[in-house]
Formats: sequence, structure tokens, C-alpha cells
Amino acid sequence: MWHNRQLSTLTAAMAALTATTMLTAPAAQADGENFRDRAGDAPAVIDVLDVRVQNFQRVVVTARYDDLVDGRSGGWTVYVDTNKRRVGPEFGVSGGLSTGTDYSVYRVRHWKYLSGPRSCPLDMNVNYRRDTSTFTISRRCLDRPGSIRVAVVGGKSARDGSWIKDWAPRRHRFYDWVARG
Ligand SMILES: [Ca+2]
Ligand SMILES: [Ca+2]
Repeated sequence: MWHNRQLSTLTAAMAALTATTMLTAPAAQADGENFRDRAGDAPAVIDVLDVRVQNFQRVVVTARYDDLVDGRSGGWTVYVDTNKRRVGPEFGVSGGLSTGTDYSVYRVRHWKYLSGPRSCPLDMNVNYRRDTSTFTISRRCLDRPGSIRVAVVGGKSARDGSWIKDWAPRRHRFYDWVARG
């Protein structure tokens, strides 16, 4: 009995540890699909180098940049295609790349936001040492999809107020589909 209780406590502790790890350090996990983007096609602070997609109990998308710098890197958006029969992404997830900035998920049609932010569990983490930004998205935010594919955009404002962007893989193009794991 004592042994059982100790075991269940240990199991609960491990489950909590796993959940924390998934929310804060998905880049350290081996699972998921990895995709590349060209280096040197944008300023280093928003130059996307690779994108990792994990389509599991949560959808976790991580972008790695050449040189993420707090306060200088602008923002990023992950477009998520969840429906093959409808052209373009169904959802967009956007956030700032500086400490303390906001982030939200929106419905998208023809690469444009349809409405205000959805109310659903979403988390964002930016790691300046690893030069990564990560969205951890509940399946509910994406209407519980099967396979998904993503496009990622890093962006920052130029001196003249226009936006400089790095589309990964290319403007209005997606990486390959990632099956529900
Ligand atoms: Ca790039
Ligand atoms: Ca679609």
C-alpha cells in the first residue's frame, strides 16, 4: 500500500515534469518534423533558419533564427493549414519576439485575419540563448485538426515604417504536411 502510494506520487511528479517540459522546452524534444529555410535572406534578428512542427496532444511550432535579440526582433506569425479542401491557412498565430509581448490565435481566410483573437489555451516562449520562439497551441484553438502544415513569417519594422519579412519557406507557401502523432 505504502509502495503503491509512493509509486503514484512519483508518477504524478513525472507527469507534471513532462507537462512543464513540453510547455517550456519543446526544442529539446527529439520528436516532430524539422524543416529548413534559407539563411541570409533577411536581417539576422528575424532570419528564420529552421522550423519544427510537433502535431501531438498539443501543436508545438518552433522557429529558430540567426540571431534573436530582445527588443529588436519584431514579431512572428505561424499560419496553420488544417483543411486541404479550402485554399490557404485556416488559422494564424501571432506574437511579438520581445519579452512580455502579447500573442493570439486568429481565424484566417486567404492569408488574412477574419476576426479578433480566439479564446483558447495558447502559450508562447522565446529563448534568446537558443534563438528560438515557440508556440504551444491547444488542439481546440485549431478546431482539433488531423494533419497540419505550416508557414512561418518573421517580421520587423524598417526605419521608414515598412515591414521587413522573412517567409519560411516562401511567401504564401507551406512546408509539408505533418500527420497527427
Ligand atoms: Ca531565412
Ligand atoms: Ca486550407
